[in-house]
This record gives sequence, C-alpha cells and structure tokens, in this order.
Amino acid sequence: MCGYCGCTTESSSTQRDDNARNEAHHSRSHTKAHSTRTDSEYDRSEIAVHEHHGHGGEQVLELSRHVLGENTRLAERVRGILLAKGVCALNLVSSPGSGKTALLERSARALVESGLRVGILVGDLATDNDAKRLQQDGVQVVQITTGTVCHLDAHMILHAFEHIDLNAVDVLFFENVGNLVCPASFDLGEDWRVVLTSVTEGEDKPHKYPTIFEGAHLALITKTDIADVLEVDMPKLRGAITDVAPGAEILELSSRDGSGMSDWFERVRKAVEAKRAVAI
Ligand SMILES: Nc1nc2c(ncn2[C@@H]2O[C@H](COP(=O)(O)OP(=O)(O)OP(=O)(O)O)[C@@H](O)[C@H]2O)c(=O)[nH]1
Ligand SMILES: [Mg+2]
Ligand SMILES: [Zn+2]
Ligand SMILES: [Zn+2]
Repeated sequence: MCGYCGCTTESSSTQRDDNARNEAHHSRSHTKAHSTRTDSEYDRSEIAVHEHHGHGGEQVLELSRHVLGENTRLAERVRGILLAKGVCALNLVSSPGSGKTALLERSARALVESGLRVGILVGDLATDNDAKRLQQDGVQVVQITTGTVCHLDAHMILHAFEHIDLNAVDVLFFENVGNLVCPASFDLGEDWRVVLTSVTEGEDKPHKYPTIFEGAHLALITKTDIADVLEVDMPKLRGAITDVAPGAEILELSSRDGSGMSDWFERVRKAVEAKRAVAI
C-alpha cells in the first residue's frame, strides 16, 4: 500500500522499478481520462462543445474538458501534505525545449546559495537526462518517467513523495512534461503554475494554446539572449500573454546570460515566504 496516495501498488526500492510500474499504472489513468466519460473514476468529467464560425466563414468546434474526480481528489492530498510540511510548490509547464531544465539548473544553484532547500520532481516520457542535469549539492531530484503519458498528474506526484524527504525542502519544483496541452488540465496541488514560452516559439502561442496560459500565476519569456537575432516582437508576445492571462505577471529572462534571473529568484523567495506564513 502506498503511504501517500493509499493505492494498493506495492512500494519499490528502485526508481527504475517504480518508473516501470508508474508507466503501466498511469497509462491506464490517462487512457481513462481521455477516453470515456462513464468511467467511475472520471464520472464528473464534462466535455463542452461550442460551435461557431471563424472570420473566414470556416466552421470552428471548440472542445473543452474539465477533468475532475480522481486527479482533483489526489491533488488536494498533495496540497494538504505540502501545507503540513510548509513546502512551496511551483509547477513549470511549457512546450518541449522552452528551457525548463536550464532554468532549474541555474535557479537551484542560486536558491541553495541563498539558503533555501530545493527539491525537483522532473517528468519526461523517457530518459532521466534532465534529472542527471539537475543533480547538484543541496538539491533532491526525483525523475518521474511517464512512458506514454504526456503530462504529470497528482498520483505520480504522490508516488514521487516516497523518494524525497519533504522535511528537508523549502521549495519544490515540478518540471512538467514538455507539452502545452494536457498539463493545463491536471492540478498537481501546486501553489503556482509557471508557464514558460521561449522567444523561439513565436508570438502567437498564447492565443493558440490559451488554457495553459490562462491558469498561470507567472509567465516567463525565456531565451531573451537570442530575441534580437530572431527579431522577436516582444510587445506583441507580452500582449498575447496578457490577452489570455490578464492576471499573470510576466518576466523576461535568459538562463544563458542570466538577465532577468534576480527578479525570478525574488518571486520564488516571496512564494516560499507566503507558504511559510500559512503552513500548519
Ligand atoms: N540561447 C539560450 N538557449 C537556452 C536557454 N535556456 C535553454 N536553452 C537551450 O534550449 C534547449 C532546451 O533547453 P531545456 O532546458 O532542455 O528545455 P526543457 O524545457 O527542459 O525541455 P524538455 O524537458 O524536453 O521539455 C537546450 O539546448 C538549452 O541549452 C537560454 O536562456 N538561452
Ligand atoms: Mg527538461
Ligand atoms: Zn498510487
Ligand atoms: Zn496527456
């Protein structure tokens, strides 16, 4: 029996075994979430279909899904554990290659130097490349290999808690699977969702993938060191983010040359202090 999530999956001493088990375990959850509304675990799911015509007269179908039920219940459990431990959790979401791991490599070093204890749960379909990159003194890293699942869910987070000492963590980062779609639907019990969009991706991404931006507390425009050479229209990109996420603060930064990083560290420290103030 898993101590954190209460499921009957047997605990395993190796991350490799745990990953294999999670792959099977969570592939099933994911298939359920995406395949049927009548499954008992997801019977509170809703799929809303809205049909209208675009500017060119084309037919547009908008499908939106709010997956409640099991993930929401487990995300509340994550939230409760983090509150009891006084751990601040930040969920980093973006498309593949936007610079999540590079940001965490640099951030972890600086945050540890400033006296914070850092944990990172990193999700990828395959390989532990990111976990290896993130390994450094004072940082606990757990790789979650998701197999065919293109997002992290709360159940995976609870299992990862079996491999990390939360009593020795002040700030816990979830590096989500690189994907601008599903991670938006899966609450991980985090305090903040942080969405990254790099200057290489184009100014239209917030309009094309609004859901992931809408729920974000903070939007980071990454790789600003190469913005000029790409002739990025920064006001247009910032405007697109504000259109879909008027409440999100926007920071511009580069993990390569370090510009904008001190503002980001300040936000992280503020989030940690806010969590400590409400911890039980
Ligand atoms: N020029 C520049 N390159 C960067 C910056 N941050 C990351 N990169 C590069 O962008 C590529 C992808 O960076 P990652 O940090 O691996 O991106 P990621 O979001 O973790 O990718 P996935 O985990 O695969 O989703 C790497 O080649 C990085 O060196 C930056 O600030 N400036
Ligand atoms: Mg990465
Ligand atoms: Zn479980
Ligand atoms: Zn998915």
